[in-house]
Amino acid sequence: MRNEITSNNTVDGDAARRMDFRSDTVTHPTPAMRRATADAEVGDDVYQDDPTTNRLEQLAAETVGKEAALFVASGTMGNQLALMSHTVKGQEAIVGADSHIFMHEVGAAAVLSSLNLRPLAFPDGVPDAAQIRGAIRSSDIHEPATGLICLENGLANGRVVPVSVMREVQEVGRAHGIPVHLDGARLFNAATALGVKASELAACVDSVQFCLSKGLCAPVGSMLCGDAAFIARARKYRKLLGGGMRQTGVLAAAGILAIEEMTQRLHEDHANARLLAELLNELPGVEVDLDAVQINMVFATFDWPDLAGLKSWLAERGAIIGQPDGQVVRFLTNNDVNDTDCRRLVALLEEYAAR
Ligand code: TLP
Repeated sequence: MRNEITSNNTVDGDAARRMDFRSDTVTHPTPAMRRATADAEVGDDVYQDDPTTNRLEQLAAETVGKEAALFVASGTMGNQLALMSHTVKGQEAIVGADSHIFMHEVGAAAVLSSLNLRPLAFPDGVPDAAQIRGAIRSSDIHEPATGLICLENGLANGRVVPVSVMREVQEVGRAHGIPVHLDGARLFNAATALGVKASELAACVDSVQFCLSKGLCAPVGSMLCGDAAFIARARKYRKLLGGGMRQTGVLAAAGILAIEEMTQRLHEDHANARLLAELLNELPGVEVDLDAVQINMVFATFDWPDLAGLKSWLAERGAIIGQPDGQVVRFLTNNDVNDTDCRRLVALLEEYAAR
């Protein structure tokens, strides 16, 4: 039976219903979130007077085992505030070559922090501590100083980084006095897949950003967590960016439920992603690397001649997918799609191929 508190799904097999596999950012707030938002006690958060936001920040900090936390508008804002707060102008930050910070944050590190990014290509995107150690700059007068190491977990390629690897990177950072920041947009997906608490992953880094508005269904927001001095700097930079918001309790109320309740059901999304991956793999001309399906993401390579028309053909039938990247399509499962939807999507793909 579906849980009325967390589920947005209507009746299984409702053929008219729209199903959106583009991302886990497309989820709608749950009925419980809408109620909590309506009832939220609010104040002015720039004065740190909003009781619900204060409660969310405390909950976030406790959940990941850090001293303090800051509610920010988005994952990108959380990551960029971390870069601004950890580094000084002209330093270099080590990042994964496929990481969100390097690939998808509009070059913000250069604009906001005057940072040089040093992208490292890791096998399967999983960081390699020796490679990171080798990329740390020397004190040579010609070189920028390495000011930060950035990790990501879960990875944007759908894999997770083992705790042991994160610890090795932490050791490298410590040995060189360089802080480590974690882009944990999908921190709880990673923790679920690894069978550890989010705090165990966060213990490997100095700061972590996690998103409330991806698989956790909150309408807005991310949490940046770290020690109190770091969060105080980030709070000031958030104001500088125009991110000091007022009655944020209406959003924070949903964020509290995101952490308390929605983190508990991510295994369902992971099981649906695996189901979808296995079904896709059975389609002629479609290939999914099942080993790479570790959270709620599936990357399928379509050796189909007319992939260009697929997206609009599916949309007309209520299935929304992202723009294919060459021959590769990314599918994400989330609280608003269920196992029946995964089967329906694959049936539609079969129909498209057979036209
Ligand atoms: N990812 C989005 C898009 O921006 C690509 C998605 O649909 O996956 N880190 C990681 C690993 C992310 O995947 C994302 C968002 C972010 C940071 C940024 O979060 P937002 O969109 O809240 O700024």
